Amino acid sequence: MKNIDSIGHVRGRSVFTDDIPLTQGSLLGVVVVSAIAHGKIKICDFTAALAMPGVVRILAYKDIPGENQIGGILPDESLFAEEEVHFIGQPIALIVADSEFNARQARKKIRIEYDEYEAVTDPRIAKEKGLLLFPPRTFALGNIAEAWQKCKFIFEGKADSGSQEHLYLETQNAYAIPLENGTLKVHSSTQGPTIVQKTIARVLGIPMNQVEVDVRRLGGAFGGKEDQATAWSVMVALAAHLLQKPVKLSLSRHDDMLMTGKRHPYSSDFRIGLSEDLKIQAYEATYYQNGGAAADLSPAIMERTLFHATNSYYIPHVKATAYSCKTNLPPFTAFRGFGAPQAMFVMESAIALAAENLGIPAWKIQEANLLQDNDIFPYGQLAEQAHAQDCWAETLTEYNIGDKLAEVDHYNRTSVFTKKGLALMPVCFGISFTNTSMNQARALVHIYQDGSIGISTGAIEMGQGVNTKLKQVAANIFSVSSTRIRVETTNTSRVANTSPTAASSGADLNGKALQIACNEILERLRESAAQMCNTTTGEISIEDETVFSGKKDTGIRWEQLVAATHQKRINLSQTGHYATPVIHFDKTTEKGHPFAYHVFGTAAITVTLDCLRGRYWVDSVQVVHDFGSDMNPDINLGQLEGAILQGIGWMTMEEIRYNEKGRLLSDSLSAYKVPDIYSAPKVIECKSLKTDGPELAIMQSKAIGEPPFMYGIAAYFALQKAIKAFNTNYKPEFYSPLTPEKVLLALYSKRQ
Ligand code: LUZ
Ligand code: MOS
Repeated sequence: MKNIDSIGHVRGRSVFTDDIPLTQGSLLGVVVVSAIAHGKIKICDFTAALAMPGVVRILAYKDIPGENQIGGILPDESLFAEEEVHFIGQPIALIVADSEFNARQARKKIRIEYDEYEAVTDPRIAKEKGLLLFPPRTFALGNIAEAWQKCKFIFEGKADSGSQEHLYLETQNAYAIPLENGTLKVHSSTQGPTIVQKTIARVLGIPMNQVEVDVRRLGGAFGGKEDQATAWSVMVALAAHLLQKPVKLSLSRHDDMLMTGKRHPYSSDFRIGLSEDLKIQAYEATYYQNGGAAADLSPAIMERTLFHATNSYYIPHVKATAYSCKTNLPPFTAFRGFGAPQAMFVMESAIALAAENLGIPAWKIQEANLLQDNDIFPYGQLAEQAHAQDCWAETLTEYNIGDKLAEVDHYNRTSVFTKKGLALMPVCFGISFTNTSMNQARALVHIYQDGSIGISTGAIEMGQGVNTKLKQVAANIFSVSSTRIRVETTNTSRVANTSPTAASSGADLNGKALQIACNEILERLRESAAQMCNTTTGEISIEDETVFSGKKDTGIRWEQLVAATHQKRINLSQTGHYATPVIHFDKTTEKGHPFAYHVFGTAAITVTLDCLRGRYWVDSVQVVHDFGSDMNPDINLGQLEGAILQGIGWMTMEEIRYNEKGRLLSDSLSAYKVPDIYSAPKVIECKSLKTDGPELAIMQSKAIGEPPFMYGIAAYFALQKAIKAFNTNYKPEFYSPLTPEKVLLALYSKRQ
């Protein structure tokens, strides 16, 4: 099935939160933020701003009727700063005016004076100063201390990976409308409507049932709206509640880039030990996660880093420790991959360093250590249906990687000023929220008396195609045309207590809940049809909108069956509840079975480097990916390609820079470069590994959102190889993104 939004998107008819027509008398908000990274507010004077045309009110922490607290996991983040400020871009107040223009003009008249304190931006310095957001954690397997004794080769190094701006096309925005009796309806561009609802209730001091959050779709999110859509929604809800007027807030691109958190930068130390036959015997990693000024989702992200420390490899002796370091930067947050890409970059860096020192290609080490069935992960789960080796082997044969490597060598021997590099990247990504209790979802299905169907779930459509997949699920169970089905908005009054649409599991969790609801109604329809045909329910099936008894067409059509069932006063509505079975995790031992299943794959990336200018091109990305039984090849391929591009961007060109005073330097699209069509790989080829797919995946079609992101890591190591081909003195260093500037420096380092 085609993505049901494709035509609406292309024609500009799809409705986003910002497109909702404003009710008469609606007010607009603009956020006032801290101009310094750390300090105390001495003077906060709104007088001049309040006198500006159109200004209705300026709200600050003193106006909050409930708690000034929006922390999702830990209660350490205020909606509006009180005495102290902890990062540039931290909200202090909301100006509410009759137009956004007037609110912006008033913002220029706000006078705030600070006592400035020292700002910390480096996670290692924060760690030395004892500035941690929460206690560190360690995952361990085997006996690492003894294992080093048995290693023939031991190498150690440091690997840093940079931040990344989500750059969703639709910036953060929300619109709150006061209804009767103190209740509110909030339209929010959020991945987590329940988080928004709950936080509004907390800040306003009202029960959750007074707040209805409604979401049609998002113009992208990538994790940036899992927790960080909340503040803006709470601000408009607060203003609407206090003023009893609808209030809207839509961040400009510049405000959005400045105020919101991004992917966590990590600085890490690693040590890797190998035996003679290239088996990795021991691996130790220490991650310094730059958490920013508040915890946000960092505890969960740090946890996913630990879960993915060894990527797609079996290593018998492992010790991985992570620190979440408190710095004076906007709280870093969820971003596609959620800490796993950072861990995998360290693992691949360790392999690359070992390969460099042993004078062998890295792929030999990668290949020698791929996971097999029943290998144990450091967190205690056993690998099942581990297709790491299958994907690897198929990549080599399908794309003739042996020949390609020889071609690259030949090219590098004959070409003087351009060089090529090829790197392989196996990926193993665990599917499920690492927090077990979040792995639940609900659905609500109505069949209307004319045979049309409305479905609601907790899933948020953010461009990833989850609504299309939900439609497929329902159409499949009822065996009706998908044109009969409408996917409703995601609404907290219709489907409550939703988990955010995240962790690549939106389609799995909500699709399974939907299946349960649909199957219950189907059962009633079959019973009803059995009565109509004087037979037993077991004989009845519905195929292509027609009732069959045994193999015989009864002539009863879907609409007739639905109408007749309604006449008999049988319920045609149903909720469904799904909670992933099997999974569990014990944080005291750091062992368990946290993931429903794993997604596997291998990518080969080939690059060409212009050694005079430091510019480069990605010639090809060739992937063998384990989709399970792919329920929607178009959508899944789109997710795979988009994720790879985003991963390559993170590794090579997207550079977030803060100065030592915590000011974002890359604060606009002229200073921050994401891959566009010109820098996209010339070729992306993807072959699907032929497997059945696990029962815990929706229609046995594996989760697709995040896993392919990490294929992009190969671009970094392919570039390193091309650099090395030009500058034989180059000693590989691991500090992504490998921008053209850094490439140029590396090409000529130690050459003079
Ligand atoms: N969000 C979350 C996620 O809350 N928990 C997770 O485990 C997760 N994993 C990936 C992306 N978002
Ligand atoms: Mo996410 S990184 O919100 O799945």
